[in-house]
Amino acid sequence: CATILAACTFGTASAADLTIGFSQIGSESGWRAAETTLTKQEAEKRGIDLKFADAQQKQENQIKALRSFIAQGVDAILIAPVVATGWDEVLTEAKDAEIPVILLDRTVDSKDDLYLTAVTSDLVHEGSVAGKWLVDATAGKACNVVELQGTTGSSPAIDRKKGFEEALKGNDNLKIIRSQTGDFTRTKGKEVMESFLKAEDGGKNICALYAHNDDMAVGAIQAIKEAGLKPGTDILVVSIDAVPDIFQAMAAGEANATVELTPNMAGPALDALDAFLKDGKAPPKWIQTESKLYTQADDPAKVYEEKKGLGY
Ligand code: GZL
Repeated sequence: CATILAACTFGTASAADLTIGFSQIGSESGWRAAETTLTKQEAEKRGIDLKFADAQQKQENQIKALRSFIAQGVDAILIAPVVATGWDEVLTEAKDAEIPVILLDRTVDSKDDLYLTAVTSDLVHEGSVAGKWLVDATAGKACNVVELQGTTGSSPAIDRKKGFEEALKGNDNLKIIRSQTGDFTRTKGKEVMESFLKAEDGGKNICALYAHNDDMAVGAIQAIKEAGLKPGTDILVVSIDAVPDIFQAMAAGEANATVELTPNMAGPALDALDAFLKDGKAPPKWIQTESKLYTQADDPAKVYEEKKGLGY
């Protein structure tokens, strides 16, 4: 905190003097693990002392971690908030301690004066890109869709659902017949897809799967194959993240489309923090990362090779 005051007063702090607390959700998906790897690399590059806390998907562990960072007097806090609500009190404590907080990859319902900036994709847009792909792919043909939602109450689960449903509006051939959380994990994604298949005549009644992340899609692909159906043809598969394994599935014809989410949220976050600490230049409240659609037409085998090394 002393460093911060000096920085705010004299603009002297350089990243090398900084101690930053990072409250990470857990390691529920390949994308999350890559974000952790890249955040540690970005901190290392800048000579930052990063205090890492894994919350094992529990909000109370994130709140405990933030209180511990505040007690330690860290210079700043990064947090990927597991759910969108319940942050006002601890974010106010950080604000009172003059410790800037940056949100990574998920947003919170708190007022935006309780955090410096949020580095996220446009989560609603991601859902709508996935939905538009399915509208085009089905071209008016009747298609029953099942949906694997992300973690209940998380901003990606809320927003990706919203965007997808918006894209389907007016296309009555597409109907979401089942929707349930798979908690962003492969295991749960497989389990829930098994229940969808059983409930829908062994999957004969299902034409497409929309999964809020690739890991649930990869789990579901396994379940579809075990039910004796061909993922990617009997049941179309569209998801989000663009992790290497979804490109492997695409190359095998078992998945059809994914929307890319960069796991390097920390780079833009730490650049914004640096500018704030050096010259008091406050960043915009939202630093938006890109969302790009990939399909089987994008040489998935080549993209797999390219992505494999990038922190995953
Ligand atoms: C989205 C991010 C999501 C990823 C999942 O911004 O919060 O969390 O899409 C991860 O893979 O679990």
